[in-house]
Amino acid sequence: MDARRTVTPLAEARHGDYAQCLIEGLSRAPKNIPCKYFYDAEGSRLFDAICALPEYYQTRTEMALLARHAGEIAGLMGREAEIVEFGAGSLKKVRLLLDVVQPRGYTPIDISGDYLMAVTEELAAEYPNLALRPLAADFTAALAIAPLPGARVRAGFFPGSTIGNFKPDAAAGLLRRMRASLNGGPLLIGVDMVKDPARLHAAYNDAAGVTAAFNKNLLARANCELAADFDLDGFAHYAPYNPLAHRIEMYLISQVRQSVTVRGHRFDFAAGEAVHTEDSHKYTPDSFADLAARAGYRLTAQWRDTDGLFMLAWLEAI
Ligand code: AVI
Repeated sequence: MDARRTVTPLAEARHGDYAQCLIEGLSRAPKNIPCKYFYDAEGSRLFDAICALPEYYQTRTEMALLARHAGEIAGLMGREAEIVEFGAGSLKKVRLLLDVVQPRGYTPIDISGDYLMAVTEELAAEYPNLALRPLAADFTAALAIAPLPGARVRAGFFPGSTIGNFKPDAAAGLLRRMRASLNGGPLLIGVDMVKDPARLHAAYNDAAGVTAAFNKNLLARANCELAADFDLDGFAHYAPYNPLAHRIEMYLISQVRQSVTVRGHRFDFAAGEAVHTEDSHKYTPDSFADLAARAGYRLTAQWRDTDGLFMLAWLEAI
């Protein structure tokens, strides 16, 4: 099948408004840069490298869970399902399900239209009988997805523990919108668990410095795209675990007193001043079930590795 015909091209809005968001975020106290801007081409490359790090257990643990429990997941999804993946990226994880679930169709959603089209074409060659409907869109928005003829259920797939990058209220709102896009269908979602803070700290402060480079890429891309003049050595990566809020908090810390210009706007930084760049919330099975309930979902099945690092949760509409 020619995947190209079915891609819905949308403007890459997420990248286009970086200038405005950066200027707004640096004008606030405390300063912040929204984490969605991590993922330009270099940021996506660095994130792939993070996923392969020995300290970053999340990706390999989730993939092992998907491989191990694909049969049970297939049983829950049933026959003639349409899988809708939110933030589909490389389409690596869904491959662990496709052979076993044998869905009627697959709708990967990703903001990066060109990349989505390329990876969907590869998948189409491997699965010639699968109805593929790639959708270039911001998966955090409310999406009206046309019905797939013959599909019995629309099941969502949201791996990667990306839900953790949303504050709880925003996460509940996102799950609610997903539930609506799925017409009340179930959702299979990856969730990173509360665990030993030392383990979490290591995962976001890797020895090779890849996460630090990923964090600083926010400044590097501002220099390239927006003619900003950040001195990358003038900022340091800082990512502590906040055990009361159950989240990693990521910052860039100004090493000296300095001024930076972005599109003619001047920003002053005190020595030691923090720019907040990301939160990554961690859950227990109970706290995640509570979050899901706020979105009208019940956690009806879950699979965890033996060390309890990561959870695949199966949510059904209440
Ligand atoms: C995409 N997201 C789930 C990652 C996380 O673990 O919160 C992003 C990340 N930030 C630093 N390392 C990885």
